[in-house]
Amino acid sequence: MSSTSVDQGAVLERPPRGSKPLNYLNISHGLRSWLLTVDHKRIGILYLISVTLFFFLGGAMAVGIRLELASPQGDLLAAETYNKLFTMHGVVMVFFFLIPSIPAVFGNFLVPMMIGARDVAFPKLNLLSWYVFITGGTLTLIAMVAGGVDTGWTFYAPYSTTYANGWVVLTGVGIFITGFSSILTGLNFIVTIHKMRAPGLTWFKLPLFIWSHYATALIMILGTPVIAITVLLVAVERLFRIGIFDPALGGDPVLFQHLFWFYSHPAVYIMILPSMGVMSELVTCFSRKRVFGYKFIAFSSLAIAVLGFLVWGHHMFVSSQSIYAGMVFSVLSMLVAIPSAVKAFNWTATLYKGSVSYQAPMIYAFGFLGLFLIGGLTGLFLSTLGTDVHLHDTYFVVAHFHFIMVGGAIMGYLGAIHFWWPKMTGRMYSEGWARFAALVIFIGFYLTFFPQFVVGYLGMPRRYHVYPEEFQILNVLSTAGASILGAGYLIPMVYLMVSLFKGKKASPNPWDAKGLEWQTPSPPPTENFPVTPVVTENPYNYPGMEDERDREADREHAPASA
Ligand code: HEM
Ligand SMILES: [Cu+2]
Repeated sequence: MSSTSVDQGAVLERPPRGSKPLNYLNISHGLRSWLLTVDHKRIGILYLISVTLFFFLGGAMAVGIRLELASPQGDLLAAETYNKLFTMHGVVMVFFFLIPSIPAVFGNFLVPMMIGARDVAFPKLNLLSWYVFITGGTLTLIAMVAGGVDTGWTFYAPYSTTYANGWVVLTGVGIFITGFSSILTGLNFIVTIHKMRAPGLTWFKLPLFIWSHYATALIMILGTPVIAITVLLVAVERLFRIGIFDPALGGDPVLFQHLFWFYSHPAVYIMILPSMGVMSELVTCFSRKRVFGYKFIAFSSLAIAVLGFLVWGHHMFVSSQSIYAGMVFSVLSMLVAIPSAVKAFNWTATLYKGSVSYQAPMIYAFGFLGLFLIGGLTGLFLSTLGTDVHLHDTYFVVAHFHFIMVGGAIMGYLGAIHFWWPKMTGRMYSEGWARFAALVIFIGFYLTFFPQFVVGYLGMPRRYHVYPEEFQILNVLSTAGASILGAGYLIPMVYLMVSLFKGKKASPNPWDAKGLEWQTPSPPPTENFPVTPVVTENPYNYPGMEDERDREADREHAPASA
């Protein structure tokens, strides 16, 4: 592994200046060396830049939505513009930010490093995935600039296939293409995790981040083709008037919902599982204690991946699907809460008697715990068949999924940025500002989304820009919160950028963490490890804090599994 030739992009390679050691950032310079790189770490950075742009684009649209909803009359934007805004907000955030975010940025950067490999299994395919992503993203952006779409990110037929004006097909083509980037990345992770682990790194010595990415990759490979087929069918019906979904043409609109949610429910786990992997790393590192229930957390990721494919019908309780199907989907949906709760309990148990420190990444981790809990529990309200009849298509649903996707997934993403930033850039950021930002984001988040549970419960439907006056106060609270949240997201942009130029140099292991990625310089050399590491220890072997159970666990899977 270590004898592989250097980064192909190293066209403008420079000799080391003075005693400065070479790393993946300074080994070559110039745009070309980045655009042709096959180094998984540089590809991770390319994704970081791209998804950040999409995040702020989607964020700008959210500002538009919240401004409109500050007053009940619907006076700021035309109805049609409003519809386009929330559609494109959803499309950008789901397909171009949340789905790629942690896997594409941190999965790419960390999966090889955490398993002691030099790169992913197929480095060129990895670079291709980024180009595929950018191509799909660009097409969707063109669709937006050209006039946008107003179908909602769910593209329900027959509205999307027959009645909607706007760029449905082009947006769909963008999503279709981007899907391949997901599939290829998932494939790369699975092969890498199977084939490229360092000597001694058995499955149960893998960091939990790897388990969560393995589970995510399974969903990416098995689920994404279904959404690809779905958008293709929408395009076929829209362009050629072949009846697939539109009853007027002999199609079945409920079929669309089945296909869409068969992917899109598992896709919500593509968004949250990687964040859960980050959580496991953060909680154990900042408690200085072995993670509680390692195997439970590992297998709960797989359980979520499998169960996630069996619950799509909970989005269709009121779609005319049979009542018996509804009952089965209701029960199955509640089952998904079990592996999620297993994780939440195990993280909490890890804190117990730990030597907990409140550094910035850990504050984000606490944020995740608090918000994910509420998001997950309100999922149970919604999966209760009878309750959902009332709550479906109200702001309660909007609040539910934002608690998980923004409160959970984005908190985890920010936790990851703060934890691995020193490794990626070789610089430390301002700890004080980072803690402050975490607090602002948490408060802003709560104020934005908690009132939405209330207003939804009171009956305010989603996707309307005019609403009865009695809902205004809750909407104003939400808009005020969104301003705080927006400001909160901008703060890290500033101090992280500043850290690149002014930040203290990071040591190889600033958090005293245990993973292999911390045993190589920050930033790492192109080949990651000068010598392929040999793994002998269990993961998260923090000294001094073991209790009796930990020692038992040591005895249990130390020599036998090696
Ligand atoms: C504890 C597990 C969960 C359960 C039981 C659950 C249940 C539900 C149910 C029943 C709905 C449909 C509500 C309706 O439309 O009437 C729903 C909507 C939704 N959930 Fe969850 N959920 C869970 C976790 C998650 C996670 C982890 C995510 C994302 C990372 C998520 C994202 C969403 C989204 C995006 C929607 C709405 C989609 C739309 O209509 O636009 N949920 N959830
Ligand atoms: Cu779902």
